[in-house]
Amino acid sequence: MLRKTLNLGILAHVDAGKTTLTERLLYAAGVIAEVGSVDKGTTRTDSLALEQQRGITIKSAVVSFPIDDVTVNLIDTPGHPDFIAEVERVLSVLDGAVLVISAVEGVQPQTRILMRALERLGVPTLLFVNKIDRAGADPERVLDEIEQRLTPAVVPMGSADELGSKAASFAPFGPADGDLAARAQAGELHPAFFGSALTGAGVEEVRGGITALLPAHASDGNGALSARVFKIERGPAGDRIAYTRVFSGTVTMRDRFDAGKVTALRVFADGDAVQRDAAQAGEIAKLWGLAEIQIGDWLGEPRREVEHHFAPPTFEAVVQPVDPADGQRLRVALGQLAEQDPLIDVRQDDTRAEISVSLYGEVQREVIEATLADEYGLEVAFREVTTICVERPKGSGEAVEILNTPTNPFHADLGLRVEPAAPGSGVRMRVDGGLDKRNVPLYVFKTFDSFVQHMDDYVRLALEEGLFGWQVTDCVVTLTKIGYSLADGPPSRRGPMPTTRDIRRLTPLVLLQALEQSGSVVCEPVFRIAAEVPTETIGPMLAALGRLGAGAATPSARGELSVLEATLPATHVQELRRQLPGLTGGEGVLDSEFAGYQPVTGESPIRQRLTPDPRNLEEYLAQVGR
Ligand SMILES: Nc1nc2c(ncn2[C@@H]2O[C@H](COP(=O)(O)OP(=O)(O)OP(=O)(O)O)[C@@H](O)[C@H]2O)c(=O)[nH]1
Ligand SMILES: [Mg+2]
Repeated sequence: MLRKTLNLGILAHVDAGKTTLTERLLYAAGVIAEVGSVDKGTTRTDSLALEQQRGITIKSAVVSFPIDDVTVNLIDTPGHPDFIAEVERVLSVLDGAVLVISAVEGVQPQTRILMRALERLGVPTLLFVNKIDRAGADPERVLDEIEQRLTPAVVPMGSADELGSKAASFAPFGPADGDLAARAQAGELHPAFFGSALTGAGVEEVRGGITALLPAHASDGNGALSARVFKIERGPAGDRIAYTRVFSGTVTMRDRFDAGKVTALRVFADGDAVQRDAAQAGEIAKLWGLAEIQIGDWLGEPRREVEHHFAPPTFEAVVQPVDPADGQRLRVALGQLAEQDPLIDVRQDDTRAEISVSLYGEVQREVIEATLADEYGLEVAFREVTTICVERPKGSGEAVEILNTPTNPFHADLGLRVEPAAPGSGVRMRVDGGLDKRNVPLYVFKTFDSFVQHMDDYVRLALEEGLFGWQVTDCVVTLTKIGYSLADGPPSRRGPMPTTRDIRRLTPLVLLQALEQSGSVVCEPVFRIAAEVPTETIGPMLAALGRLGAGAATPSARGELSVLEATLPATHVQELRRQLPGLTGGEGVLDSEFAGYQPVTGESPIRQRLTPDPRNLEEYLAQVGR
């Protein structure tokens, strides 16, 4: 029998039951003899001590089990929004997904965010409406919510009975027809199952759905290698273990890459990661020996794709060791944590001798603090939690630097124009139609495309720190001029010729001048919030929202409970969370979701630059060299 592989993600809002469902699937496959429990800290995928103490998933984890002729590599992901980066890295390696939704809580904010990302990427997705055994379970209502708020392309696969009791059960309508299966495998339809991961109801049917309704592939080692690293773990000896999904070709023992040489290799197969000589397209491998590897790296041919599906971290905090002598150890430890989680952007401010890290929220901060204590024996304090802003150009600005003039010590001409683009569109670089391609120094860049690729990198680097020190985004940068002096020797009378270094250093110089022309506006992150509160507390709630600078709040009454929706600067969401119990007699529930950036009111906050400031030419030259 030809075996096939399916790389399956389990995704959901926090606490919906992903890890419990994973445990059930492992049990049903015979991989584990007993069903572990999240509440007792005995599941396979919540294996970290912190996960077991807190009863939540923090890191994505891979397990493997067979269903008939398919090897399922299941990736259990965290649902808490503070750990969304873990989900992001996994998305690009999935062949299919199961999105879990609680039959009691229904469609929650994170459910919508995840479904949108899965749809955008075209990942075929099954829905599992979980917890039908719990009091208040209402699969019909949840199905309506799914249709209204998640996707109209949902197809219920059966019905649930004896809701809210241990005996709750799922009765399938019948075998899925061929057309439905093909459309589900193509991601056009989303079959929905109901059940309970706790009692096992509906789990057999989901197992059937995973093989019949999601696209498993026979592995095939032919073709050029293309593989992606989506998770990095440190082994007991401090060695790096790279979790790698192979998309085409084969990774073999002793293969050499820029990041190192493969010294050990395991492939996920039917219950465990087993030692092998090679991993083929379709499979997930653990690779040892790649000392320089980073999350997101490609082995072999990279595939260009959309990189960011979710909101970036919106806070940063200065981290200080309680014992000042621990500064160096803290730097090393944070560097290692950032390796495993590249969005823990560690900023090192040498002038103030401070380290800060970017954060999604309070829970992630606690987890970093606990990890530093448990794994590194480091006691730290976080202070000065601030929001991470961005800058957007106000209008259009343009600057040109010409060779052999007092303001340009580098050996090239460069012209750049910066213009605002739609919010959320990021940075795009283009080349002006009138640019004379003959002036591109091809002797350094080889091809025109390679030159443009380099310019794109230089521009992005330069935009990391704008006029106020924040990352510049939502803009189009146009290359309007490039030039150099042709050596007419030897000996040359006009030289010297530019190197990549000249152009790399010239880019921030020109770009910041262009930005000074356009001006830039500092924008802070805002969240869309929905607060469900007792109707009689609407008055004080509206007053509090007003004080916190919320955009117009719209209350909608649903009997005794009302829902207030508003947008609120990120800085004030935590504050509202703190005030909520007092304002609502402990009855209020708050959901929040990143909703982009808006101009700050009042004075623009300034962030300390980490890279040399090209606006002061002398200092800039002293720091970067000529
Ligand atoms: N009654 C009932 N409880 C469930 C069911 N599934 C999970 N739970 C409970 O819900 C809680 C959360 O379950 P988990 O499996 O950890 O949920 P999760 O989605 O993995 O949570 P995160 O990974 O932290 O996002 C635990 O207390 C489980 O015992 C179910 O079907 N019925
Ligand atoms: Mg979990």
